[in-house]
Amino acid sequence: MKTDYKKIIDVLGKDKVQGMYRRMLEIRVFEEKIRYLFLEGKMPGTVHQYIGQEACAVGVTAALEDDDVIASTHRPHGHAIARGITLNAVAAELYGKVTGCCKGKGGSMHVGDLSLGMLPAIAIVGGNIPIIAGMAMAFKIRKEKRIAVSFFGDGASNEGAFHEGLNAAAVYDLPALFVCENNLYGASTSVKRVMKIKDIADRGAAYGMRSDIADGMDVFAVYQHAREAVDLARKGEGPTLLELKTFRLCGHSRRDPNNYMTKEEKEHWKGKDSVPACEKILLEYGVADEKEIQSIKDEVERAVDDAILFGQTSEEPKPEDTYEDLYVTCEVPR
Ligand SMILES: Cc1ncc(C[n+]2csc(CCOP(=O)(O)OP(=O)(O)O)c2C)c(N)n1
Ligand SMILES: [Mg+2]
Repeated sequence: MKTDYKKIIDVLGKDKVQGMYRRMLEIRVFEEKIRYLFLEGKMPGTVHQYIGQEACAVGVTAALEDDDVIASTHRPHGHAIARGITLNAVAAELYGKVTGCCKGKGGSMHVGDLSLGMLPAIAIVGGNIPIIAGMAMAFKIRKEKRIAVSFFGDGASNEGAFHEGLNAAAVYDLPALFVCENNLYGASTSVKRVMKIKDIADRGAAYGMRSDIADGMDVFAVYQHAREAVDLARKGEGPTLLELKTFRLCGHSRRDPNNYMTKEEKEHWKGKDSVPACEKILLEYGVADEKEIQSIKDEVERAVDDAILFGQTSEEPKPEDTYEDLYVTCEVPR
């Protein structure tokens, strides 16, 4: 499928397209600033960053409705920001503060807010895949027109949970979307060392599931392919495995200097960087002019600084609240 930029921009309208660019920039600037705070020892815990993969989260979530649900991984900051969790709530969660999206009890690897359509992220590789199949099954049983979306990596597609989740979703024609962000590495391990196939999308055939591939460095391509899969799922035509070809333009976690990637490889993917690529399309198709782009950049810079300050200066959770929020009280439908 060729990416029809003009058509996508016409259908979505200038405001939404500018909003997609803003979200990508928010993720990029947020992650860059967090990276330095972490390296300076000013950020607690660990972080797995999303730099380079912004188009994946933003392109897919732009195709969703408010009551759809997404689930993420150990690398969830980008998905949370793309889904509309505020920068303040994400930053405060990373600092373990009560104002965080999980009241500071989740930290970096568990950001999420179900009221905004994102399960707190699950850091067990592949862990969210069967859960998303289960949520999609609930939507189907209740005859709700909602979609459940699982984001996961290439590494996760080698886990048993991937097989269980995709098979169940295919067998029951569930309204789910399985988004594999193939960034070519599982931690420091190249996909070439752990799989014989070139395209992870090929694995969909084993489950009788429709599968598709999109350029994960182009937010418009991601949107176009995700939109198609989401529309089919909402019409009752079952799930899709969507493989996004992407790259992590940063280390895996902590202080990883990603020396296992060659200089040429890093430069090749830097040349495809989704954020400047999106900016170019905005200018080319008259979605924004240089002045508007600059003011979006300035606003994002300020919003991220404010969010970090909010996270740093918010209150710590109280020890006496430790055992709250462990279980959800809800009625189990019979
Ligand atoms: C079941 C399980 N095994 C191992 C780990 C340790 N681990 C954390 S991230 C990661 C690599 C995952 O690679 P991939 O699925 O490609 O995601 P990416 O990090 O590239 O986003 C591993 C092995 C884990 N969290 N869970
Ligand atoms: Mg990977």
